[in-house]
Amino acid sequence: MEKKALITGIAGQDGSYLAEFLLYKGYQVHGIIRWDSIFTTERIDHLYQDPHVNNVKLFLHYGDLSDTGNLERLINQIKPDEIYHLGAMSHVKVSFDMPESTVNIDGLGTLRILEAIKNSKLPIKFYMASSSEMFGNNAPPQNENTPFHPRSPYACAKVFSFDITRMYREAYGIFACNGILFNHEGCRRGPTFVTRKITMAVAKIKAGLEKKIYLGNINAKRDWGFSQEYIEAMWQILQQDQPDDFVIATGESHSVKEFLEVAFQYAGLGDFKQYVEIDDRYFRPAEVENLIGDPLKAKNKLNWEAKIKFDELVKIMVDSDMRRLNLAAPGEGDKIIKEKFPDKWWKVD
Ligand code: NAP
Ligand code: G4F
Repeated sequence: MEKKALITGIAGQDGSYLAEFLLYKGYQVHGIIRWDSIFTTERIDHLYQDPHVNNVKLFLHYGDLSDTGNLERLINQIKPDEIYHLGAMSHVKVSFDMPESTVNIDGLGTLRILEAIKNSKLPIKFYMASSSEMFGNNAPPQNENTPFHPRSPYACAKVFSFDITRMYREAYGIFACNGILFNHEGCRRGPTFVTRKITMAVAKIKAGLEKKIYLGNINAKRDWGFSQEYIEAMWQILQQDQPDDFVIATGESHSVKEFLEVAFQYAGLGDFKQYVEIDDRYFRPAEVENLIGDPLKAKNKLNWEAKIKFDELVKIMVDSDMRRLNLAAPGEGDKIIKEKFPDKWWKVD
C-alpha cells in the first residue's frame, strides 16, 4: 500500500528536500503552502505535477498554521499515515521582532495539529521539528538529557512544541516524536541565515557585483550539518517501533568566523577580513554562544551518522552559489556529493 505523508512547511528548505525524499521512497506526498501575492514555491517547482494528469504523487494545499479549521479539514480529508511538521517562522533574530506571531505559529500551530490528530482518531505518526536553540547556553555537548534554557521567542515556542508533542504521546498514545535537529544547511538554505548569506556574498564578490558583507556576532559557534542527511533522519525517526526523541547533529562545532575563512579562501578571495563589516543590527538581544550536539543515541538506535563535515559543507554551498552566477566553481563540493551520495535522491541546486 502506498503511504501518504503530509508536510507542513513543504516550500521551505527542509520541506522541499523531504518531499523529494518521500517521493523517491514511493510515498504520495501532500504539502501545505501559504497563499501569497507571488509564488513562493521555487524550491519545489521541479517536483510540481499538474493535478489534472493521472498518477499524480504530489498534492499542494493552501493552509496556515494559525487556522485550526483548515488544518483539521486537511488532516481528515487526506488521512495521512505520517505528518512531518516543519512549518514555522524559523528565523531566531526575527522572532525578537515579532514574538507574538512566532509563538502563535511555532508553538500553538503544533498544538492545533496534535489536537486534530487526536480528534481524528486516525493512527497518524507525527514528527515535530524541534531545535537545538532550545538548549540555549547550557554547556555543550548537548544531548536528549540536557535541560532546555530557551533564549529567544523562537526557542520558547519550540520548547512548548517539544513538550506538547511528548505530552500527547504519553497522554493519548499518539506516535509523536521530536527530532532535536542542530543547524543544517545547504544550497536551498534561506538567504538570511548566516551560512547562505556568506556563500551568496562570496559568489557576488567574486563576480564583482558586491564588495562587502555585513554581519553580527561572528564568534558564535554552531554544529553545522548537511540538510539532506538530516531529512533522512526525520524519516528514520518515524520508522522506529516506538515513538521517541532524538538529537541529530555532527558532534562538531565551528564559529561563523571559521565559516568565513573557509568560504573566502576556497573561492580564491583570500583573507575574509577585507570584505567583512560588523553591523550592530545583526546582533540579537540574547545570543546562543555554542551548540555542539551529541548524536550518540541516533547512531545507536537509527544507525544515523553525519557524513558531511564542516569544510565539505562550506565547499558544497560555495560551489552551488558560484554556479548560480555562472561562475566557474572550484568543484570540490560537487565531487564530494558524487563520492558520498552515489544514490543521490535530490536535484542538484
Ligand atoms: P524554512 O526554510 O524557514 O521553512 C519554513 C516553512 O514554514 C516555510 O515553507 C514557510 O512557508 C512555512 N511557514 C511559515 N509560517 C507558516 C504558517 N503560518 N503556516 C504555514 N506554514 C508556514 O525552515 P527550515 O530550515 O526548512 O526548517 C524546517 C523546520 O525545522 C522549522 O520548523 C525550523 O524551525 C526547524 N529547524 C530547522 C533547523 C535548521 O537548521 N534548518 C534546525 C532545527 C529546527 P513559506 O514558504 O510560505 O515562507
Ligand atoms: O544562521 P542563523 O540565523 O541560525 P540560528 O540562529 O542558529 O538558527 C538556525 O538554526 C536553529 C537550530 O539551532 C534553527 F532552529 C533555526 O530555525 C535556524 O535554522 O545564525 C547563526 C549564528 C547566530 O549566532 C547569529 O548571531 O550566526 C550569527 N550571525 C552573525 N551574523 C548571524 C549574522 N546570523 C544571521 N542570520 N545573520 C547575520 O548577519
